[in-house]
Amino acid sequence: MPDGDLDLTEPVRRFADCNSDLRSSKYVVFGVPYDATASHRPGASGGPRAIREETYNFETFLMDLDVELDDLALIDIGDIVLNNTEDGQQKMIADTRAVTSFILKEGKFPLMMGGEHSVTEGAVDAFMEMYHNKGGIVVIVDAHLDFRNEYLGNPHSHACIVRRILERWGPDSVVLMGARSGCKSEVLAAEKLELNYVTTKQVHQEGVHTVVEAWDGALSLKDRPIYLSIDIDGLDPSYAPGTGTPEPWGLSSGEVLLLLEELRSNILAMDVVEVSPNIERYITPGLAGKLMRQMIGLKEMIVQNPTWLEKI
Ligand SMILES: [Mn+2]
Repeated sequence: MPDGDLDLTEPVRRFADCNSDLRSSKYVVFGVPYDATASHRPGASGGPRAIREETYNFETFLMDLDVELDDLALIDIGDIVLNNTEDGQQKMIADTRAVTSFILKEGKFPLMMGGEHSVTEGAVDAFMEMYHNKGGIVVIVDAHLDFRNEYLGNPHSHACIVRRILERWGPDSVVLMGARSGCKSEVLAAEKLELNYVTTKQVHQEGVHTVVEAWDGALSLKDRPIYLSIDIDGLDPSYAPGTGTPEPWGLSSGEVLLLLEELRSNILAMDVVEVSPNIERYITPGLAGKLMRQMIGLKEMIVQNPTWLEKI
């Protein structure tokens, strides 16, 4: 792992089927149990542990993809050690960046479990450091625009993550699916700064495939390396009740699966954030874990036919 005072803790139970060593593993799971900027109900710091726990519900064989996870080299390196206060946030972001950067530079695929959405900032910085000049783009699933300039005095709050990414990397570097909540100033700022977002209603009316095709037409999405960030509240609370700021009329788990399938060749890093087991500890963490397992399976079912991205 990277040098310095960076520390990872051994999980109580590893993400299921992560039985390999770092050198041979192509997929690297880790957790960032941070939720100090949570506004409504905290609890996402328990996400990594709950997600790991629920992965033991699932078969190692992904029947629909004909992929046996047990045959793959996977590792769970544990959780980033952090100080779960606002004072601890900058170090958390720096450490998350360092770990993600290390994994990417080793040619591996990072799968990060939040934590609240502010954990994504460091991981995206690491991704863009590597892929910005190759057209790197962040695809976000989220109920909220997360486009405040600052929230409760903190510009790195979970409620600001999309704006931070757009401001740092440009309006062509981020798209958002599932939006249905934002304050008026956020909506106006998103318009002014040209945030490319699609509401849940648009997804329901047009379908995921059409939305992705439109993004591909406007932004050449399918020719670009993608960082996928899934805020679990992008899904409808009936699919993902265990989250701090649930918002009705969300995406279905099937729609998010379609998004993974559409973009599987291009996705080179992924996170799932805002899973809060204090609120619901079985269905939601299970869904988060399954999305990660499905992502690995979707990557593996195409290695026989690599696109240009796999050759980078
Ligand atoms: Mn969010």
